[in-house]
Amino acid sequence: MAKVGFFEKLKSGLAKTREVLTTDIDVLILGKKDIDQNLYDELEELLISADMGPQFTFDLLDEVKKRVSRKELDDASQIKKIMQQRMLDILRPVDHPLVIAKGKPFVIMVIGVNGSGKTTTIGKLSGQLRSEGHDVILAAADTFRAAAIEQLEVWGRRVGAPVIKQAMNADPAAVAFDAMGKIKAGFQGVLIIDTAGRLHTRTNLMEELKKVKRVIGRELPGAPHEILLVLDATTGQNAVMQAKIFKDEIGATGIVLTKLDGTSKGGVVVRIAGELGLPVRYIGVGEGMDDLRPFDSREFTFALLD
Ligand SMILES: Nc1nc2c(ncn2[C@@H]2O[C@H](COP(=O)(O)OP(=O)(O)OP(=O)(O)O)[C@@H](O)[C@H]2O)c(=O)[nH]1
Ligand SMILES: [Mg+2]
Repeated sequence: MAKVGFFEKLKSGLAKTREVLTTDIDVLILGKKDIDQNLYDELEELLISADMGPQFTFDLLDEVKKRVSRKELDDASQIKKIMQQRMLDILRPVDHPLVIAKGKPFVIMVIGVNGSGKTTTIGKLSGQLRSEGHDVILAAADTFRAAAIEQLEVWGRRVGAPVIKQAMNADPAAVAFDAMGKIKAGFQGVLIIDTAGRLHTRTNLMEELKKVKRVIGRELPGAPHEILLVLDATTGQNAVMQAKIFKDEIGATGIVLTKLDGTSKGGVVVRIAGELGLPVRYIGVGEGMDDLRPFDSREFTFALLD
């Protein structure tokens, strides 16, 4: 796809958040000569409603006020430039795309609460990896939810990736063990392991995930090479809390933020970046195969604000 079309599509995927951060702020600022308390209050409300978080909001307003008092800023339209710069400063450090070399095994374990988009993300990611010439095997280590295995198999067939599975309710670590057997037998591609996401039995889930991770590491030292934490952006602040738990307990190494197309809370990326410092690997902006995008801080910032 042409670069311009690609960017336009990202913009439309982020439309709901863009509406708050670009359209609404433009309306707010348009024609305003004075930067007064009223403007600060309204700006604060908009930033909070896009889930940019209290820290970002406070820091931005603080900087704007300082610049106004130093008479460096007399035109409200400059506020957006400051905001862009601040967003970039926070997002640039977490902008580390996942790099997967060919010719050696790479194991990705995918974790996150139920419904966050793990299986769909795995489907889209394997499709992209296949089209880049990677061999991909999927492992159905979500043996808990009815239809989880079939859902992964549908994706597997669609993208041309075999699925390792056992019966429902089997031990997820046993599925991971089987899948690692493929690597022991010489598989040199990408192995992606889907896991369950139920939250109401959190302790069990965490223990189960730790066991899966342990088995992977025992079969191939250094693996999993990536523990991708999938977060649903529409849950806003909740996603930040989940991220902290999964980071501490399982040692997530990268984040995928899904469903950005369905929310005006896309500013949550900024919060997650600021509060967790984990690399944001991909963002999901729709259900189609190419709606999973490698995270690019500049592209993201300019798609939201320009
Ligand atoms: N609009 C939109 N929908 C998405 C995106 N990613 C996932 N979804 C949808 O979110 C729903 C849940 O996705 P799943 O992939 O099944 O989530 P999961 O984390 O595997 O859920 P469990 O297996 O129950 O733990 C599905 O209807 C997906 O199509 C996205 O980026 N945008
Ligand atoms: Mg799933």
